[in-house]
Amino acid sequence: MPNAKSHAILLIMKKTILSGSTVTGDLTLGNYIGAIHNWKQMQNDYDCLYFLADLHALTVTQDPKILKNRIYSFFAQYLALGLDPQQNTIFVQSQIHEHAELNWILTCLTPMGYLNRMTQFKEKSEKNVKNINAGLYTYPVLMAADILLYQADLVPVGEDQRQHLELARDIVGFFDRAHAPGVLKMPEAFIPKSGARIMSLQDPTKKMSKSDDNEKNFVSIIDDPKKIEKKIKSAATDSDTVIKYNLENKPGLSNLLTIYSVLSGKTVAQIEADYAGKMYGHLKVDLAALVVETLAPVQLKYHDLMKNQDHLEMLMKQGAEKAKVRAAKTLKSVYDAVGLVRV
Ligand code: ATP
Ligand code: LTN
Repeated sequence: MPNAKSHAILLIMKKTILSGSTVTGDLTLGNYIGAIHNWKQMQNDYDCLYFLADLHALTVTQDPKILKNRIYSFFAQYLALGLDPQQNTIFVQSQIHEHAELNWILTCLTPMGYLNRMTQFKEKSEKNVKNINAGLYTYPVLMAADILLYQADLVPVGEDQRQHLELARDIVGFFDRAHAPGVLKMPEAFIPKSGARIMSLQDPTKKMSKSDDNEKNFVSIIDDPKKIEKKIKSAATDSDTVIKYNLENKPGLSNLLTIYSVLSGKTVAQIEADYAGKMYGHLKVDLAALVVETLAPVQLKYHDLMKNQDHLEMLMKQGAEKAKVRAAKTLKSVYDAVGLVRV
């Protein structure tokens, strides 16, 4: 067992990882495969901070009661998926006010031209024509603040977040030139080779998204087995019969093969060989069983955690205390570099 001192030294030597997910809907297979599966694998080797991006969720209209329940539910989903609150710092973004404060400083350094290029803003504002608010537009700056506040070395995300990560890196450059170099660490994106973009089940040209209005498009990690089977069996595939990965001509089937590969640990080539001469239906039945089997222990743990809100709150508080120490330290250096007076 390491003592407190050796534990602190180990932490200093380990690289810092930070990532988060927006508190909308329930986590999906896309979030699990593209992000949380990797977060879990990094817990032993890195100093990891994982947070619930609840402030980011406010870029779309939220019902206060639903949002509140969802924050508990998301926290439980993180833990149920295997993130360890003792080993990592797991916290809720809005409980650390430094995020909003650093966000403002960085917003004042970010040219609008850079935000105009963000494809996620374009996609989300097309989907959300009735509520194109300024938060949706400046969202990537808040994301940069999340990362830079903790001096993260690596940020494990899915492919859709690559552009936001690039912006966070640009913002470090803006800060260095405007104020002082070395105050904010330059982060790197860490994007998995396989599964970085899991596609929607009904429209495999779009990414699977937990806030999709059509729930047939995603499998949520807390969907019951019947729902999971139904959604996977009705996933859109082409009319061919050969089980062969081909992103261009068979995007739906290729998506199912990617999910199968990540969850089973088999290569796509192995799966293709196993299903030579079989029909798409066989693959779908087996994939549904694999997803149900993978998620069964997660769901058991999730429902158990949700029975005890006090326990969840206690863990949130512990996470916030750990995160706060680090966030306050960076914000102080930033305020000093900017020339703000602290009394
Ligand atoms: P929303 O629908 O609210 O935009 P989302 O499902 O896109 O949500 P986020 O909270 O934006 O999920 O993302 C959490 C993490 O999951 C990020 O690292 C993101 O890159 C990853 N991720 C999201 N969707 C997918 C996907 N379809 N495939 C792989 N990774 C994904
Ligand atoms: N924008 C991210 C969620 C997010 C995030 C972050 C991820 C908010 N802040 C900081 C990594 C690091 C998304 O996946 N939509």
